[in-house]
Amino acid sequence: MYNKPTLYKPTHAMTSLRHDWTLDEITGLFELPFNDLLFQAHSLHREHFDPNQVQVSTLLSIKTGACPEDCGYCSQSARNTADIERERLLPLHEVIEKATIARNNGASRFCMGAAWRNPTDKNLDKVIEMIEAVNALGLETCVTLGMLTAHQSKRLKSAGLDYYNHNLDTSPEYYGDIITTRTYQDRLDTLEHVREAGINVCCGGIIGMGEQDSDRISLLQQLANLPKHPESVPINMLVQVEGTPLHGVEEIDPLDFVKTIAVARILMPESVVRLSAGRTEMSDEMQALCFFAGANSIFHGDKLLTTSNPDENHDRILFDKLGVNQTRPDLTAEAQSAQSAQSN
Ligand code: SAM
Ligand code: DTB
Ligand code: SF4
Repeated sequence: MYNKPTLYKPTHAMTSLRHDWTLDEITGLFELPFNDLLFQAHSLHREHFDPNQVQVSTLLSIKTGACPEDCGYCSQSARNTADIERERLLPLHEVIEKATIARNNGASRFCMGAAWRNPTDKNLDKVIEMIEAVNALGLETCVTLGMLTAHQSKRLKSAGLDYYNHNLDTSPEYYGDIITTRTYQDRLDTLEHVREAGINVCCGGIIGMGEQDSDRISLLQQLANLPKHPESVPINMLVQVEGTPLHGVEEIDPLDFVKTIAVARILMPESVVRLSAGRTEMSDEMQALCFFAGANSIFHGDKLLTTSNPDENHDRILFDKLGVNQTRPDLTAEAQSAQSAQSN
């Protein structure tokens, strides 16, 4: 009988990280027979991570709605007519309560999102208080606040922020069809400021917005050819929200989504790939295939920012069925065993 290894020993065998992927090479991966692609992705996944461990983050919207940007997918844009409850910046005590619940439910990272084009320096003072309080609970912190200057990024780093989420969302070619109020270059500039400040980068995109295969290929090329691979790569499946321009767009074939995860894993073998928004619409089988293809992180908790996510019990049952453990695949085996000893 096969005994599951209790501790993972990565071999980091012979793969060197590349930042010069061509569109032809990435297209070639997408054109592989499904089983060949998944085998390649899964083999690489095993070289770098324990395939039975999935990192768990919890999301909280700290400022909801009335956003001046025009992102076509987003319920929070003031230009869209989605039926959401707008909220001003949450008070600190509420954030601490939510983070404590997330920690008690096994999350290792707490991500706070704000519907801003960019934070003002006053906004940032408040968010910094939140980061410090969440860090003090022993959770990793992530925030997503829109565009940042170099100075703001340094302030967040000094506050102890672990990750900054800022997505490229789609290919440079399709981008103008989805967002007009900020440019692709604005996003790349923010990513550079975050990287230079020494904060881990969380950067990915959304699949299922009516893009062509070539746009998925081009988005993944952008991500993989950044000067450094993002430590965390969220791959979101569009959550279609009524009242947004993308509501009603043709849905993506689930197997094409799985292939996108597999190619992300191959291009960025050391990054944690998050099976991000859209899990409510995915079957357990589709999620299992995504984990096999190299996804090793999820958001857990029954709400994302404004839309729903599978309830925690459902995720627990799925993890049990798959023999998946909730951990931090970004930690060394020693740190993981110390972490699990601490929580026992
Ligand atoms: N306002 C900030 C910004 O846009 O940078 C932070 C919050 S924003 C909601 C964070 C990310 O969530 C977006 O970049 C997008 O990738 C993702 N997102 C938003 N709405 C989504 C939806 N309906 N389906 C899938 N992903 C979505
Ligand atoms: C990311 O890539 N996905 C998360 C997080 N980063 C901030 C957001 C998903 C939002 C889904 C739509 C909603 O709940 O409003
Ligand atoms: Fe605003 Fe972010 Fe939504 Fe775009 S994705 S509308 S910037 S909250």
